[in-house]
Amino acid sequence: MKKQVLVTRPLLPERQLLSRYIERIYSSKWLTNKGPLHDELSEKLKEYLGVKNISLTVNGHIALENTIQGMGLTGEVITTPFTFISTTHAISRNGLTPVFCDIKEADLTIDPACIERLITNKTSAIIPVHVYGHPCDVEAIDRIAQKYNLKVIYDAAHTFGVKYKGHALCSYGDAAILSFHATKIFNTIEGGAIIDQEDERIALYEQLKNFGIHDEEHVNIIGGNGKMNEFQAAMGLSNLEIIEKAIAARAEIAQHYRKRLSEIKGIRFFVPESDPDIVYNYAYFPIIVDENVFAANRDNVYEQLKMEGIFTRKYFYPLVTDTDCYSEYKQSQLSVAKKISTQILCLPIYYGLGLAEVDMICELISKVPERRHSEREQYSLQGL
Ligand code: T4K
Repeated sequence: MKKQVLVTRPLLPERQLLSRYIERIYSSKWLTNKGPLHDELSEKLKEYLGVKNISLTVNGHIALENTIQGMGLTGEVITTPFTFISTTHAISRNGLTPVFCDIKEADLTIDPACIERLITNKTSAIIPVHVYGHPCDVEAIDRIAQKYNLKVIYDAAHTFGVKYKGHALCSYGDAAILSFHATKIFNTIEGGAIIDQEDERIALYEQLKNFGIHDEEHVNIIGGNGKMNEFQAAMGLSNLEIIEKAIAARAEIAQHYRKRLSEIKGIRFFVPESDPDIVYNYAYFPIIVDENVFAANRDNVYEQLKMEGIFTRKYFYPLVTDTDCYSEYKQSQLSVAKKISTQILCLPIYYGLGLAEVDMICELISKVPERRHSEREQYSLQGL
């Protein structure tokens, strides 16, 4: 059987490294509810990310739901349809109405030029996504938010380790959330965090993740259960020790993709050779397949690679507005997002992927038009 290459593999620490932390769980007999490893991870992440406050959660989705609740948003929220469904669900599950804004061709983040015309007297916030770790136009979004007195919560699920103009990308906006899911660059198996500069709001998120309990005798807000447990924190503490090595390895893989893919006409990728404003984390390697130039479409590339055991992913297709849940928003004016969702493909990238595998993937991609052509010829010879 051919070796399979998946779009991602989780970062796993050496067993001995993880067991050092597991031993501590056995001796403390403290499994969850803000235990010592949870607190240690909070401190170490604040230092690593260079942020003032952090509130750890059981996953990134609950981090976003709780941030929206804690921020007290009302009415309508302007957001992007080019994202994982979690972003929109977090808005809807708070009883708010998502209003979908188109994205920019250049980096696939929300287009500030389209935001203003979507603002109504019901709008309370903008929830953009730093998709694949590409920084949104934070300055333009901030100007709009100031002008109309709106909150900005960034879905920064993909941005662990990304820096923009010298600061962690997740430190921009009124608040931001991170995901530490197994498929993310830094994982705590499942996990997430809220970053917010305001101490009072952080205290509120801490309460919201623990049923709204204030102290042993008082419950004054309606919260849920969003606590990160000690085994998750153990994985996080271990992975934090190797994250720099993992990002460096990803950078090398991304450079190799860049080199090989730049030889193929009709395939566009995003990470530039260098950008003085951005330190990337290489969390994803998305490409755009331009059918008019490449002579094959995204789905052809996806299928041909799959036949060879290479499992790419169409993140983010379908667009949120093309899912059954949000079909009432199908008619939103989203021409760029609609086009991109049919052209996007995320190639495998993870710590441990070999450069020879990258070569093989690029070689297979370059051959897709040729293989499609001969398939077509065969069909026509058979009169099909
Ligand atoms: N906002 C944004 C913008 C997000 O992208 C996400 C999550 C969130 C919010 C919410 O954060 P969390 O609540 O998840 O913390 C995956 C992830 O489940 C999801 O976390 C992620 N975004 C989304 C983009 O991707 P699937 O359904 O594609 O995952 P799955 O199970 O198909 O796995 C993808 C690949 O990874 C497979 O080829 C196999 C491999 N894999 C996966 C797991 C779970 C492994 O090798 N080992 C594993 O343990 O959603």
